[in-house]
Amino acid sequence: KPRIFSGIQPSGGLTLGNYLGALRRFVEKQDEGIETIYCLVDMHAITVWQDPARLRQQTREGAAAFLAAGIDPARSILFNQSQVSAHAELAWIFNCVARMGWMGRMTQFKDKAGKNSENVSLGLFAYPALMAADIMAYHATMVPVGEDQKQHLELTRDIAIKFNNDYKVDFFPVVEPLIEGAATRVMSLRDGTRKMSKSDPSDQSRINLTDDADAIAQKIRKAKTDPEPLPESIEGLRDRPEARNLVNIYAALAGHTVEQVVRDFAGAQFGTFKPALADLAVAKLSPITEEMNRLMADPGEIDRILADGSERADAIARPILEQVYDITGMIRSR
Ligand code: AQP
Repeated sequence: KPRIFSGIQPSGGLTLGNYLGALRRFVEKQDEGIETIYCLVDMHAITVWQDPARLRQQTREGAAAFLAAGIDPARSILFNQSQVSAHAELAWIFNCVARMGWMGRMTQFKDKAGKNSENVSLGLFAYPALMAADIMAYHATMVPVGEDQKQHLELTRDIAIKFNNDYKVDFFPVVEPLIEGAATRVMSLRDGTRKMSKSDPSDQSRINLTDDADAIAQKIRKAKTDPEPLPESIEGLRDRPEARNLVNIYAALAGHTVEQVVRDFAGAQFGTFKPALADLAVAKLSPITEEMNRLMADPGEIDRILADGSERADAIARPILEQVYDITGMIRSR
């Protein structure tokens, strides 16, 4: 029986990129009736220093975003990673299976470490092993993610295969990335070649799920574009990353194909297209923002939902982890 696992880092407020690339599809999978496990990966977040009070706030806000977007805690398991210790325990074992060379090839590590790789945390380097543990602790086989996570999922697969080979078992399943839809990579509003990211220093580069209608409209109005009108056909977007990004966002929000959006706005100036996009974004996002605000008024209730989700997650992961300890030769006599 397929089981889905995916997570989002509470390393900042969630963005339109997280919503279109991940959250919205998490809800679709839940509604398809598949067993779904979703996690606020707080231990991933601290691979880059987080202020403790803000981390707590962002974790609750992330949970509120899941709920507001349509995750039903009765049908999905929703929890935060640090409450289920199987993640950290399995990650250690995977640290011993994964190879330094594999980790060193991860483009996200290279991007985040930049030229200063001597000075970033060891956790940032080992991040993909924890991610592999997140997924394999549940024997999950399907992982809905944005395009940027594809390389990490390939590494998850490599770690699982190497574990199976090293211990001569057929224990961990082969995982499939689910990367589908019009907005698997939402780009920055300031630079169409960089992904929209919650940790970008410029707030103008992203739409936050907590932005109000005015902020959304203002950010889209100011979004970087080129001086040309929108093209008559999709090929005309090829070398225009900013234009392509806005069209992609429109398509994803409207539930239309990119072709359809290009047809509808063929030859339109950005002065026409941007207000239409802003109206659409506000119409789709403001109900979520309002619901998030309502939920955030009762943090105790959010904590209760996370506690319940953590217990249910632990009930699945713990027996799998115990088998891993057995396979690897650890004495478990207490
Ligand atoms: N711009 C994006 N377009 C489409 N999908 C995206 N995702 C993130 N950004 C985009 C997807 O959201 C999920 C959760 O991502 P994450 O929070 O674990 O970390 P990230 O990918 O590193 O996202 P950020 O926003 O860039 O966080 P920071 O700034 O902390 O690194 C994933 O499925 C991801 O694909």
